[in-house]
Amino acid sequence: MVCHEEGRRGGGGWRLTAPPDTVAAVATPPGQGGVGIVRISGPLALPIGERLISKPLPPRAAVHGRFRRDGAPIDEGLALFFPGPHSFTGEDVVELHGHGGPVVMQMLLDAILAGGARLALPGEFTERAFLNGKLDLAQAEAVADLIASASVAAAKGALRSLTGQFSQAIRRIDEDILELRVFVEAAIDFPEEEVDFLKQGQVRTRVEALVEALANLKKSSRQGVLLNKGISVAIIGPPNVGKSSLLNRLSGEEAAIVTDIPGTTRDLLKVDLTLDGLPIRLVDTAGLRRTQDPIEAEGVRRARAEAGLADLVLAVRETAAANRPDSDAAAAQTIVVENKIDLSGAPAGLVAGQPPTVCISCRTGAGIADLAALIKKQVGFTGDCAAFSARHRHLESMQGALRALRSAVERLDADAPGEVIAEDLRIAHQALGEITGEVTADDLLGSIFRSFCIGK
Ligand SMILES: Nc1nc2c(ncn2[C@@H]2O[C@H](COP(=O)(O)OP(=O)(O)OP(=O)(O)O)[C@@H](O)[C@H]2O)c(=O)[nH]1
Ligand SMILES: [Mg+2]
Repeated sequence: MVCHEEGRRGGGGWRLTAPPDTVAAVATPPGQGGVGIVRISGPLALPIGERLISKPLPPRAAVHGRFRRDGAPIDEGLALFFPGPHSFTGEDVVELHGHGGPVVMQMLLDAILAGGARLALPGEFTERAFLNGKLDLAQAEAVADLIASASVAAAKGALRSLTGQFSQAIRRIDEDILELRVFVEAAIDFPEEEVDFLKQGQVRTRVEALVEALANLKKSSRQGVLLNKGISVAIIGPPNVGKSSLLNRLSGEEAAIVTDIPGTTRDLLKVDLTLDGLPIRLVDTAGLRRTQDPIEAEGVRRARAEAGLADLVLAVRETAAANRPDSDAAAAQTIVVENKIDLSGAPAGLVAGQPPTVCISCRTGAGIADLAALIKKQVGFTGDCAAFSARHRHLESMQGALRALRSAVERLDADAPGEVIAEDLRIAHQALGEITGEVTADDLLGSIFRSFCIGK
């Protein structure tokens, strides 16, 4: 292990890292394609690339040639050399563009590994980019989010985070916190006038402004989390009330079998859909009832388990049913759905009360739009276009910082000593630093980057 200074924003600091070795991986998805790309990063990237194509590789130019291993041709294609530090990883990077077949790609990769590189770990290219100060942690995560985005809104949010807008918003708040910390710590040095000093500096007003800014940022980040991760919605209720019909209605396809025989559905049936950009995993379940049939009983058990795991439960019943909340739906959030209003004649749409209730008809489609709107409202999805791609981790850090800032306000009100206020500000600063990676534990880095695919 050697110790070298990282040229990272936010003050750098010393970080223990292994000397950089050279890593390689296939960067394009597995399977057949017109073009497949193998990426090499590290000090051996250039010599390995030049040996494979038997030509010098000038910086940032596409060189055409034949890739050979020990003289035997493997493929024909392009090689590109991006010298560090102006490359994705910040190291020397060579890309070999060959024909996108799995065997060809593997042969090319084997030749590179034989040349002294090792197979990259999942996310290792992006991790190196982070360690070399090319991206901060939130931006690195946005790379994965952009690749994985399932909707245009999610992709736009990921791009906003990737280009650093989210990190900048965090940093602006963080810089203000630091400034206040310096001020408060200076006040500690004058114990006689400390309280006056803190009052005079309008510390309280400034901390409150930070609380507001951070709370707003957290709100738009929450939209990003919803856009990224989506929600799981379980459809629960007695047999034959129209649960499978509702799944088919909302997904717009005949995914589930619908019959007038109670107990039609037994397995869990999952369908992914998006509701105005909100990704939803909708789960149809077996009708809840006592049964002697062991298969159906297992279906009922799974239905209950699913209700416990879902972010939102749609508790379906027929309008004719007695008006009692469904005791089977024990999840965090429930919407009661009264189906078959074409038979009962009840008006479609929202009914005031708790839990919120919507009257619909899966047969005619009446009330379905109201239900969709209520689902979005219940999970707090606004379709806010200014959202950033964000993760639960970010929300938790923001929450931690908010808690500390609010505590600072309370302590200022109670004329608490400067030391404890400075400590609150320190905690808030630390929490925000975790988002951009200026303060991070190595195991956090590991868990973030290992969740990427190989080649990223
Ligand atoms: N009139 C009317 N019939 C409906 C409506 N929704 C569903 N049905 C009928 O109700 C019956 C049961 O529908 P399903 O969707 O299979 O009900 P389910 O809750 O999934 O039933 P299980 O899987 O057995 O628990 C079928 O005959 C549907 O055509 C509706 O809005 N109006
Ligand atoms: Mg069903």
